[in-house]
Amino acid sequence: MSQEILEKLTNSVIEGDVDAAIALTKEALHAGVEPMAIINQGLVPGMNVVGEKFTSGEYFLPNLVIAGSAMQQAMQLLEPELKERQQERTSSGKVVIGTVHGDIHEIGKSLVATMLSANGFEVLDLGVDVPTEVFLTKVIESGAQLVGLSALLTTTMTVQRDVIEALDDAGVRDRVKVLVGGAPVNQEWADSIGADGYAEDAMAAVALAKRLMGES
Ligand code: B12
Repeated sequence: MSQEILEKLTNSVIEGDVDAAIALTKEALHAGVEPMAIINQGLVPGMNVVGEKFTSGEYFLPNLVIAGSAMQQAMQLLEPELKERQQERTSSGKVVIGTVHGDIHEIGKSLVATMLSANGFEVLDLGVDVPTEVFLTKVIESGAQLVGLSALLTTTMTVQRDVIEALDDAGVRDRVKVLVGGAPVNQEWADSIGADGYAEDAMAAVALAKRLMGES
């Protein structure tokens, strides 16, 4: 039953059927499916198929936009549920997060922000296409212990390095731990630019943030 709803939800994202995605997300919640399962087994597989179809030339930009919108609207229903289910507030800290300059991909960054917030972190979400100077200013102003940099394009990954260099140049690099993520990012890249950590998804990002808080 739940499996069937999740499969339909995946298809609604692939087909870009926003109304169905919203209805099926509600149905899954009513059926008692955990919000994280709705995301990981319903929405994300759909976005992955959309990404593959875009790469193979079967889908075009409007398909990406509409699928992204279906996922985002479903996420808006799930975010309060995720926050409600927060279990521990033991290792909280302050996190500044955003998608780097030149990059408007929002969904993954927002998911990480929601999960951090659900786990007791105080999150300052700067949004997307965030200029490097804004990251710098907000890190200094807020006194955050962590900063999360999201990049979904191979062309904007390098901006993560720019932000780290800007923190360095301003003499505040040792005050804040830098987490990087996004589809093209991996541990090797994180190491090469001197980031403190990399996580491949929102759950791993929470574990990483907790570990880094323990170190700072
Ligand atoms: C939806 C989407 C869009 C939507 C975004 C809508 C929105 N509001 O966010 C729109 C249509 C706007 C879009 C635009 C473009 N896109 Co696009 N898009 C995607 C798509 C299909 C899904 C991305 C997504 O939301 N995934 C779901 C989320 C949950 O996953 P995620 O983002 O990876 O995030 C997870 C992890 O990466 C990690 N994470 C993410 N951020 C962070 C941060 C930290 C600190 C940590 C620790 C972890 C972490 O945790 C997240 C949660 O689990 C991907 C394909 C794909 N499969 O990735 C292409 C993709 C990223 N896009 C691509 C491209 C090329 C573009 C465009 C350039 C297209 C164009 N020709 O105009 C533009 C770029 C515009 C710009 N300047 O940014 C390419 C990138 C290729 C590359 N390697 O550079 C991809 C890979 C598609 C492809 N296969 O070609 N896109």
